Amino acid sequence: MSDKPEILLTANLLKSCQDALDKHFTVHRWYNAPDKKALLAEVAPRIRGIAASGGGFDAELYDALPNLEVISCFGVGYDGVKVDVCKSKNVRVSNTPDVLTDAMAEITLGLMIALARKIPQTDVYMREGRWGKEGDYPLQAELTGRLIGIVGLGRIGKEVARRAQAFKMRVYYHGRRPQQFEPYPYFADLTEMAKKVDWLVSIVPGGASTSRIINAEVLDALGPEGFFVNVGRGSSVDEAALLAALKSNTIAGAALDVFDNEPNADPEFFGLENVVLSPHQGSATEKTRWMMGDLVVRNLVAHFDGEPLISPVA
Ligand code: A2R
Repeated sequence: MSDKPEILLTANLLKSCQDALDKHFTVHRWYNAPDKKALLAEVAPRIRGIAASGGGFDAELYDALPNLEVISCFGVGYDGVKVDVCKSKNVRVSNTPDVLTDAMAEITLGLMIALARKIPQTDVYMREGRWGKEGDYPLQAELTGRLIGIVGLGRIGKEVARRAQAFKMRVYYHGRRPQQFEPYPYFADLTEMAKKVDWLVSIVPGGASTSRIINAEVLDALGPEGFFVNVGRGSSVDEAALLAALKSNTIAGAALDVFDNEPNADPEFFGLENVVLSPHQGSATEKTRWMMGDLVVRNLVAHFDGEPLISPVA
């Protein structure tokens, strides 16, 4: 019998991560177990750790694992895990911050340029042979000299701010409190900031405190020249209000990497010309995903070596 700690793998994490988990632990693959009940009946008392996706977690596991010590989440967002329940059961939780910050900032600026210049739409325009037949594509917006309002000036938000300035944009931000050492003007009121900016970019975590904070009032304040970008969580947006604003051109357009219902995003978005859509690709680069997987493993190894978690959230 191996003396490696036994863990559950509750999501189909990438191969490099699974290989490393196998090296350090006895891994029970819950995510693809043909009979989950039978697996639990066999291994539950021996499970001391979980490697999970931060976005979703099987509720039945909270009470099913009497000797669970730690949940290591893949992703900076961990809104799929009930941290308060974990705390009450003395279960530690970790996530994978920082290692994905650059990739997230890159896709944010990429989506902004794609939306301003309608890059996906112009690509289709060419592929459909319309350039020769119908002439030049209509003129579009640009980022230079425009104002960006960042909702959530955290690790990712700060990197977006730096890159936005490289594009000669001016930065404002909104959060629950001003950050003393950040140079950008702070808005306590999100609607007031939306009124002022040309680009509203949301990079907040999911959860109750950010639920639907981007609502009809905020979108209305952003106005017909304003663009909205969401790379944080779909739950922070009132999608019905966003769809209404896009259809009525109350805002100029939106670039979205996250949705309420993933992976089955509302198909109402698909028919709109003034959107750029991305299937939750924020951190989806080879390098970044490798680093996220590595951090998932290192958090578990640290815990079972009796050391503090590297990136704890609880
Ligand atoms: O509110 P503050 O000052 O704690 O700022 C945080 C902000 N934030 C909020 N802003 C407005 N209303 C809220 N209810 C609210 N709750 C949090 O979001 C902070 O500036 C930012 C989150 O930053 P970090 O914790 O450093 O996270 P990071 O690494 O930037 O990732 C953000 C999110 C992830 O949670 C995933 O959902 C997504 O990006 O990938």
